[in-house]
Amino acid sequence: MVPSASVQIVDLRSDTVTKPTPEMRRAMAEAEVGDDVFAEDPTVARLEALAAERLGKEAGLFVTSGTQGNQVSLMAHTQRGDEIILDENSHIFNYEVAGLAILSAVQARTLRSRHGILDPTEVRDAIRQPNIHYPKDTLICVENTHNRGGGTVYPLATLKEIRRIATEHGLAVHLDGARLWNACVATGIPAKEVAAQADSVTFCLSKGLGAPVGSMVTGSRDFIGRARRARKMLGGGMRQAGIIAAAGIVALESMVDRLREDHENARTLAEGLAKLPGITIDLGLVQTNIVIFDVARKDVDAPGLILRLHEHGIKAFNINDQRIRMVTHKDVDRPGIERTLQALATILK
Ligand code: TLP
Repeated sequence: MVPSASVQIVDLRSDTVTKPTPEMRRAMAEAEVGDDVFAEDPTVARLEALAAERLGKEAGLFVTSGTQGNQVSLMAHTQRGDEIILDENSHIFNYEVAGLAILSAVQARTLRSRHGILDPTEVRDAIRQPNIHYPKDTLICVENTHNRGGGTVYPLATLKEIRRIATEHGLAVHLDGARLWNACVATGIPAKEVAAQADSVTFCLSKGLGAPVGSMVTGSRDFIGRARRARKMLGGGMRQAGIIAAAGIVALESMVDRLREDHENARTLAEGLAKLPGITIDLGLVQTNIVIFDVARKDVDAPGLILRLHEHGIKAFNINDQRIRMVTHKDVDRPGIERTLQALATILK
């Protein structure tokens, strides 16, 4: 059974599904533009300066996606044959089509993490001494909030310790901050303080912040110069990109604080889920807008539950046969959350 056209879909698959706001559409229609490959688009320049300023970095770069942001960062930080240290559940290692191996030709040294948070001691132990047999370790990657970890937030003290170890051993740190603003809103820690623990920081405009397209890379002027060349190589040199950058400016200026609502909705959803028979959820891991839970029932597994939810007009996706992820965002309101819980209660009664 497919939901009838009159039923409004509650789409919890990802915060990437958010649609631009009327204010964004207006800004896009009115954006001043130029050819950004010639550095002539004033709106892109404004967005890049704004992102850099918000994170306390020298420069910013507007890229097509979070994936492109991570990949150009890796290309700008490393040399062919280097080794990078990152957690085995990171987005860069799992969901970027082996870009690190193909585009940067680096080797990944993956570490286990606790729900996405690396142990600084294990990071230190993984750094290799100079030896003719070994690859050179040049970069540590961290992810905040952590997607597969369930939207978990890096404790600032852990980031500071990783930063300290990296500096001591001459490695750079890259922060995949696709959902950095969720982390900052959840903890109240200023973005600049988090960003100071990394040499480069990416964040997405097109997730919880609601812009239609785009992500930002920030770092030193030198680093951004190299990332810009890498972006060009990947075909990411966009022309009158001010049209989409304009929405990014609105996103950064007006959509950060409201992420709090998404976190509250995620908490309500998680607490409701915890009461349902056959659902296992660690409420301590629900720190931002991602809710991950397990289904342990004889009558329905995770893929089955996804199909049943779809009949009620609710979309989510399963990570494997037991595990489901739901992501809250601006286009799902409190009644949408209530409807999701009611549908689950009906299916699992
Ligand atoms: N994550 C997407 C999917 O790719 C899984 C999602 O729905 O969560 N870093 C992190 C931590 C991410 O979660 C994502 C997107 C990216 C990078 C890549 O961003 P995009 O999708 O813009 O390339």
